This record gives sequence, C-alpha cells and structure tokens, in this order.
Amino acid sequence: MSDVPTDRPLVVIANRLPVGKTDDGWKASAGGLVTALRPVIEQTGGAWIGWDDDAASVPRNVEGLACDLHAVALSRAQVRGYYHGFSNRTVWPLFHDLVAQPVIDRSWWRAYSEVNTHFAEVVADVVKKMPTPPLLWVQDYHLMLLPEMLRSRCPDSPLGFFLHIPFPPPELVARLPWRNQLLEGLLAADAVGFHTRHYRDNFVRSVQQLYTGVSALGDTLALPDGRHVRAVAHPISIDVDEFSELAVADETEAELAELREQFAGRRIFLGVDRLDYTKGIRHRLESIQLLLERNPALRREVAFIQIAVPSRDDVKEYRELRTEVETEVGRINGRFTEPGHDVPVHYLYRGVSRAKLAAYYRLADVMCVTPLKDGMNLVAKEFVTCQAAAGGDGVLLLSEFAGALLEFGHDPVRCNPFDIEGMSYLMEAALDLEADDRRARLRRLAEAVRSWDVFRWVNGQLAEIERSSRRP
Ligand code: GDG
Repeated sequence: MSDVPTDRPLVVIANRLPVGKTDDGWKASAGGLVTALRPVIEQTGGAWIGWDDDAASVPRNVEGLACDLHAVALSRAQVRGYYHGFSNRTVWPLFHDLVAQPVIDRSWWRAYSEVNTHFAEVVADVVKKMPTPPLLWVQDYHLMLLPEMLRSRCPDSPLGFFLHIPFPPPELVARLPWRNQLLEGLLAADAVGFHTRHYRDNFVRSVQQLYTGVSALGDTLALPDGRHVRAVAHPISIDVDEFSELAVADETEAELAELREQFAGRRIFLGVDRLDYTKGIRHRLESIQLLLERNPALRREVAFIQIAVPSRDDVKEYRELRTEVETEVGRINGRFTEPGHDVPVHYLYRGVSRAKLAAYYRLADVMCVTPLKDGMNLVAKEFVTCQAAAGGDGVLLLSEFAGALLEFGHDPVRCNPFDIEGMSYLMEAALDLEADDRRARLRRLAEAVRSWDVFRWVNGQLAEIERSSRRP
C-alpha cells in the first residue's frame, strides 16, 4: 500500500465496532474496512467508536487491531427507534429506490437524533483526551446528523463522511420530513464520499434544491455561507492480495475438493447475499424457475446454490422475506427434483467461513449478483478476484442496479433483475459463453478490481478529507 495520507491519528465512527465475541474472547472482525484501515491506524494511532449490545464488556483493545475501542451503549428503546426503525425501515428502503415501502415515524426520528447526539458526545470526549486533533471519519447512513454535531464539538479536526449505500434522486429524498436536517448534517463535513458519481450527483442536486445559491464547481460545492464542501465519488473495494491468497490457500482447496465431489457433473449458479430484499433473491429464484421450466435437461445438469446470510431478523420485512424465499425454494425443488437426482436449489440460511466462501466462489460457473439496488456489492469483486487467482473462467451475471457495474463496463453479463424472464435467458446465455470469451472477460474484471483496491479507496478518502479541511 502507498504512503498514509495523513499524519494525524484517525478516529472512525461507525454504527458498529469492528469486533465480535468468539469462544476465544473478543476478536477483530474480518472485513475490507478493517483490513484497509489497519495500516493507517497502526502508523498514526487512533480509535474506533461504535455501538455494541454488550458495551460494558468490550475491551479497550483487541489483538490484531491497533486502535482504542470505545463502545457506545444504547438502551433497547433507542436501538428500536434509531436502528431497527429509522435506519433500517425508513432510510434503507428509501435510499434503495423504494424497493420496499419506507415507514415514516416521528418517534424513530427522535431516537435517531438522540442517538446521533449521544455518539457526538462520546466522540468529543475521546477527542478531548487525544494529544493532537485527530481526523474524524464518520461511516454510513446511521450517523448522517453526526458531522454537524461534531463540527462545533471538535472544531480543529478534519471531518469526513462516507455513505455505503446509494444516495437517491432528490424526488425521493423529498419524501423525508427531515430531509433538510439530514442534508445539513452531511454538509458540515469537509468531504462527503459516495461509491459512484450517480449517487454524488443525486446528493448535489438535493443540496441545490434545498439552498438557493449553491454552486457546484467540479467536485466542490460552494455554500451560501462561504464554506466549501467536497462531494466525491470513490468506489469501495476489497483487499485483492488477501482474497487472491485465500483463493488458493490449503483450507480453500480442501473445501473446494469436497464441494466438487458433492456437485460432480453439475454446472453451478451461485448467489451470496445478506438475506435482504434489496438483493433480488426472490426475483433470481423466479428466473431459475423459468429456466428449469423451459429446459428439462438442465434440471439434472445445473445446481443453484444460494447462501443467504441472516440479517436484521428483528425487522418484520426481513422475517417476511425469509418466509417468501424459503417457500419459493421449496416450490422449485418440489417441482423440479427428479427421482434419484439431487435437488436443483441448495439453500443455506447461514454464513460460511471465509475459506468456504472462497471455495464456493471458485466452484461457481455463473455468479449471480442481481440486486434490485446495491450501493456497490463486494461479493462481485471477491468472486472475480478468487476466480482469477486460480485461473478460473467463471461468469459474472451482474445487475444494472449495482454500483459495481460502473467499474466493470460490458465484461459482466449485465441484467435487469426486474425483468424476470429476460434474466432467465441471460442465465442460459451465461452458461453458453465460449471458454475463451469467459476467460478474457474474467481477466479484465479482475484487473479492474486490482486497479482500484480498498487501499486506494481509504487513501483517496483520507487525502480528500485532509485537503478539504484546509480550504477556507
Ligand atoms: C453494504 C452495501 C456495499 C457474505 N456472505 C458471507 C460473507 N459475506 C461477506 C462478503 C462481503 C460482505 O459480506 C457483503 O458485502 P456487500 O458489499 O456484498 O453487501 P452489504 O452487506 O449489503 O454491504 C453494499 C458495502 O456496504 C460496502 O460499502 O458494497 O452495497 O449494501 O464482503 O464476503 N462472509 C463470510 N461468510 C459468508 O457466508 N465469511
């Protein structure tokens, strides 16, 4: 990785802490953000502030993560209103282009403001005890009011925000009674980051509708009060070396050998998603159903594996989705399993180990990343990286509504997941691509991921925040 772009300590503020309790005690969680931030934090020191259910027992430090952890404690009522309510039932569906109906509830908004204020107080307290003003980097839609709350409390710190989900067009933002507060919350940052230029442009257009006299010069917004805010598009990515090594590690090879035995003679469609209605799992299953209906021979020749990682099961829409998905899996298997043959759909309602995940990526002939809307989608990037590392020629079937599409051009088989029949033809087409074509596409996809990895994302963001904070 290149030079660290700031010599200040870094304080990351996110909904969650990057640690989890295991049988062997507290451990740093595996994930791109932690991996990418580790070198910066190790060099400059810093802290991570986030909510944990078990705040009182979170240790100040864990092995493998050289930063101080500060757990924010929230009451059950706050979690209901701020997290399950406003974050996951109002903002999440609205920002994902209304693929579910957002709920507007004033008590959730109050809890959201209250929790953001609580976070601001914890951050201010941590910053006060640090020898030099740190760079503050706020993550995601749970904490959109926080930049404004931190501006007055920590005036000497450069302040950045990154949104991990899409930013919708102004017509949708307008539905929120509290849109002005959210935009003002974000505009207090020195730099606001988005995955794609489309989300950035949506944000800029929303700001221009809120204030008269805002000019946008390139990536810089000049506000009527004389302040300048940078609004930038920086796609998040993965640690390419880590995934390339994982793809061919002994443990992965062992897992793959088992899977190859289990699925011998079958071509594999794979889906890997949190069980979330934005991911298009139901639509995907319906396409599979049409595919098998049209092609009786495929009922024995293909298997569709769906890993559905449990998610937000405290929220009604997610429980309902689980029932719908499981009913559909049962329907397809009931209809198309042939006597003496395996079921066509293998459904796992759980997460798997990283080595097993890499083995599934390598096993897949067609990776189905078909969200109805997705900020970026790291699964697509992990798949092409693992396949390329092992000389594979798997095909990426990618939704036009995933942020990742913008970096991939025409090398994935691009699909519209709302067109279920169309998607079923594209699944068939993906199986029929010539080997040379598949390999060439995969090589270009993997190069695209390598050329902008997660370290470039982190460094780009931090450099942007540093630079913008020095503007008038
Ligand atoms: C949000 C945005 C944006 C999945 N199954 C297993 C497993 N995973 C890991 C994958 C991947 C991560 O979970 C999922 O990341 P995505 O990007 O695909 O999706 P979201 O969770 O919705 O993330 C999204 C992202 O934030 C980052 O900004 O890209 O658009 O919605 O890394 O590897 N990991 C393991 N077992 C599994 O079974 N170990």
